[in-house]
Parts: sequence; structure tokens; C-alpha cells
Amino acid sequence: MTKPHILQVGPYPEWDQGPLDAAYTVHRWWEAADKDAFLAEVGPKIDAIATRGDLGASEAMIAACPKLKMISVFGVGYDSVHLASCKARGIRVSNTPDVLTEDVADLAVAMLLSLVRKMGPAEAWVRSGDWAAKGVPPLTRKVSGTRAGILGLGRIGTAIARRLQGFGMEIAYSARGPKPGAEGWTFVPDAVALAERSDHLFVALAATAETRHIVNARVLQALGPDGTVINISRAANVDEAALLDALEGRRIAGAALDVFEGEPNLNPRFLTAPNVLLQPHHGSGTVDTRKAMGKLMRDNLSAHFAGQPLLTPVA
Ligand code: 8YV
Repeated sequence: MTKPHILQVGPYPEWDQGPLDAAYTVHRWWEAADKDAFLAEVGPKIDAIATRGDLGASEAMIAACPKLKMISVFGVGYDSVHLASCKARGIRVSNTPDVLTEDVADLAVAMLLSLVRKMGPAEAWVRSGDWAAKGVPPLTRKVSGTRAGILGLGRIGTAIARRLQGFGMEIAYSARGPKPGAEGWTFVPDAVALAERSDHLFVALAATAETRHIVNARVLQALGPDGTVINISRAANVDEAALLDALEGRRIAGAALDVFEGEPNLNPRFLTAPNVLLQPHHGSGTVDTRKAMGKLMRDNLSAHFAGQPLLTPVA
């Protein structure tokens, strides 16, 4: 029996690559020197696409694969998959939710603490000899007992809120509507009102056309000079130019970011902006979680080719 043809958009860890190569004829798009020519050659053979949350599958890529029936995303975010094309052609799409929720929420809280308690500058203070030469570093700000605003109370937003309760923080959130099970947390209808009542604003939204730049100049002004932004979702949810202006103008206290427009090539202004914590989109980046994501990505592919329902369908 011939093996199905898979278009693989980006590299996976070896523990995933081996099983994929064993089960499918894998065409490695990211290794192609001329990607258009590569797609023109292999596209007609492709039965499924294996991609990642950060890479997706463009409209052109999908159009180049007339036999395509399924896209399996290694990641919870599928905003980079051209869903309109998938819906128009009945192409099934899966992602890898739940298995990464805890890791992403853990990193969001770690980023908050590191940013506000200035752990990066404090380590530089030790390493540079300033501790011996100048004494204790500048004082920072307390995190426990402050006010958290969660933009998007989905799986990850909820996990962040539960962690922050342990710090005695007052939790408010903005979503399409009040969430069942969020008793004790305050629902706030829009981002500006949420920012007005928050010290630390967590961006935990799925990226959609409606959420694009939801964190804008007005939200940042409402957050104020003692406020911070923590983004572990997608860069598209934040107006980066407005954020950089607010950081450089010290109109907010700081930002902790795991995602960037154009990543991994971020806006160079971030490299010199004051009080910004930069992380390389590794919210889900632990061995345990990436193994679970890879297995779920592969299990969705297997279910598809076995004619079974997808384990975690999005479309
Ligand atoms: C990506 C993510 O999958 O889950 C997501 O949507 O953004 C990440 O976990 C990451 O790009 C892995 O390569």
C-alpha cells in the first residue's frame, strides 16, 4: 500500500520526524530552495499538510494542493492556517489544545514575576560586579495582591487566572461574555475598561480578525504608567508600534513578550526599549509538552487516514 503524501511545513523534533517518515511520504517544504517550484512539483500529490502554530498553511499553499483533505497543526493557535480555503473545500483541520495549557500559563506567570521584579537586570547587577561595587540593586515592585486583567478567558487564560489567585491577585477578565466557572473573577466587557482596572494585563486571546491590535494606544493609556502587558498569545493581538511608543515614552511600566510580528526577526526597537522582557515564542517549549503536542498532531493525521473523527478538530 502506498504511503500518503504529507507536506511538512517546518521541522519537528526527531521523536516526531521518525514516525512521520515511517508512516508517510514526507515532502519538506521549509528545506526547498525554490518553494514555489517545490509546491508546483509536489502539491498535486499532497494528501495532508503537517504544520505548526507559528507557520500555518497559506491560501497559496492550500491552493497548490488540489488533493488536500486535512491539515494537522502542531500547536493550539491555528490563525496562520487559511481557514476560509479549508471551509470552502471541506478540508479538515486539527490543532493540539490542552496538552500545552499548563506550560504556557506557567511561562506567563514567570514572565510577569521576572519583569516586575526585574530579575534580568538583577542578574546583570550580580554578573557585572555592581553588587559588590554599588550595593543592593534598585528596589522593584510587589506582585502579590495586585490586579490582573486577562484578555481572553479560554483554556490558557483560565490557567493563568488560577495561578494568579495563588498570589492573592484580584482577577478580572474580558471575553465575549461572562464565563461559567469564573465565579469570583470579574467580567469586564471590553479591553479599555479591563485595562483601567488592571496593574498587569495578560493577552491570552486566540488571534482573529476581531482581536487584531486589541491592545492598542487607548488600552495602553488606560493601563497607565504602573501597568504591564504580558503577551503569550500572538503578536497580532498587540499594536506593536503603540506598545513601543508607550514603553519608550514610559507611559507603561513594562512588557513581557513571547511573540512578535515577523518573529524570529523582531522590530529592533524592542532590543533597546526600557523594561521589556523578550522571550523566543517558547510558551509550549518543554520536552514533555512538545512530545505530547507531536503525538497529538500525529494521532490526528492517523485518525484522518483511518477515516476516523479527528481527536481535536477545529474545522
Ligand atoms: C507553536 C504556539 O506551536 O501552540 C501554539 O499555537 O504558538 C506554539 O506552541 C510553536 O510555534 C511550536 O513550534
